[in-house]
Amino acid sequence: MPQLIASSCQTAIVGAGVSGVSVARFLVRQGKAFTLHDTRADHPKRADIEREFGASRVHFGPLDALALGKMEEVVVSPGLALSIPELQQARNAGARLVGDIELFTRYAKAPFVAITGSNAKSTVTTLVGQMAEEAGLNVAVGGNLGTPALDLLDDNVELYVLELSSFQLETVSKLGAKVATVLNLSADHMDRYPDMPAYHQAKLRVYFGAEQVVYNSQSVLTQPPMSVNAVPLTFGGRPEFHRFGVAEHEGEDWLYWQLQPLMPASEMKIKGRHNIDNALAALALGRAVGLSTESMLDTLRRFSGLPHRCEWVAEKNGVVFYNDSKGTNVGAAIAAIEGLKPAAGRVVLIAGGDPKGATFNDMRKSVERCVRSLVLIGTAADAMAETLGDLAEVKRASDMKEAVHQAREAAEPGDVVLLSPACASFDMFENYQDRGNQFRRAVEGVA
Ligand code: UMA
Ligand code: ADP
Repeated sequence: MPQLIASSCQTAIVGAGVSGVSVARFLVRQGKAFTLHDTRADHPKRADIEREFGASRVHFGPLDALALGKMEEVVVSPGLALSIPELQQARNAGARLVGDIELFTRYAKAPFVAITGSNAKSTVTTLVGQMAEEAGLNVAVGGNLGTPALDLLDDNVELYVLELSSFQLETVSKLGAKVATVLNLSADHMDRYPDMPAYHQAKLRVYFGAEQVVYNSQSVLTQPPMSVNAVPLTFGGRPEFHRFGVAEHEGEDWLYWQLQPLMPASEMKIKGRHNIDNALAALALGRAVGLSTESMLDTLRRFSGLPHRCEWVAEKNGVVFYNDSKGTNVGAAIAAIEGLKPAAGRVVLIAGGDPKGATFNDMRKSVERCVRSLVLIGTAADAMAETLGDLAEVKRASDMKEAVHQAREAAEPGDVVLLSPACASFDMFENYQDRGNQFRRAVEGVA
């Protein structure tokens, strides 16, 4: 049965997950009336949610489009596509569809940095947050990264740093960041978007209303639309005017600001070419909010990266094992393979899982150049074997322990064993952390 909604109420929240609950708590603090809806009748936290917000304003089960249409505003959780019929009907009836980020922008008093991209969002968001904190600012970091944006609101905060997904950006109108960036763009979430242009358009919304923009000089798709009139800085590629770049200096790669060498990339703890780009992006964002270069470089030297992102796990018999379980799409796996390829040996790649509508053709060049063997797991194993099987030896495994065993058998001294699945984890694991932890345990068990 569709739910009935009290007519006095003007706001409905749809989705009672992490962000929906944060919106409900925010509206409670504001003293505003709302109803909270979730399509899952068997929501695992149903009893807790009913207790916290009162059973009469919480509704589990099919959505009532007619009643949602009578609302002034419907706050939609990022996991729900705006194209679902109930939300479309509500919009057609006059309800404004927004998300938690739109509410955040209305109430945040301090400036905020807005970071999106297909990959590297969490790494760059965390790094910029650490740079700001170590420069002495009272900074709050969150968004898609974990802590929902509304939970960060605090009048004492001097700078917010937000990781934003394409899902979150779909519901913002004029974001208005102090500085905004699209770090990179490659296919992801193709089970949600009809095509790449639709995904690309969602990402570009990060630039709406921005005072300054930072984009990737090596990717035209990261450039802001012509309608955005903001001061640009770029990162990546050869040193240039208004760019944080990279070039050889004194026999090795150095990070540059314009034509000025700043420090050797080898002084950073995070490794791989893709992490040089991530460092350059963070420097550009930090510069845009007024952080000193010296202080940012100090942070860069200390920053050891996040778990499950090209994380060094162990070296056994001359083979180095890396956990890149957060490599959940093709672009991420390519960056990890190319970034960690050893100078002498080759890569043994553990990949596969829930493909999220992806195809694997784009991996062909990197597999051919760098990979000795593919150890395939999960739903995508057949498709990967079909697309990549002529380029490297293919092995199959039914769980992570077997995958690590197979990888170890295939690897030769000097090789790298890399878990970078190019897929989501949910077909075999609880989440990417569980997948990475199982990999780590299996590697630790290797004699
Ligand atoms: N729900 C419905 N109907 C549906 C789908 C979902 O009612 O058709 C309900 C579910 O029953 C559940 C709730 O909605 O109760 C889940 O909401 P959600 O999927 O929007 O997720 P949240 O728990 O609110 O978490 C979201 C982000 N999740 C997604 O975008 C899918 C979290 O990002 C984010 O950390 C959190 O807000 C705080 O901002 C996670 C993520 O996987 C990490 N993001 C994707 C990614 O990084 O690739 C985009
Ligand atoms: P996100 O939050 O966008 O998923 P993360 O910082 O968690 O980004 O990194 C996820 C994965 O993206 C990493 O494990 C790595 O495989 C890949 N990656 C990291 N940096 C880059 C980059 N600059 N370009 C492409 N892929 C990258």
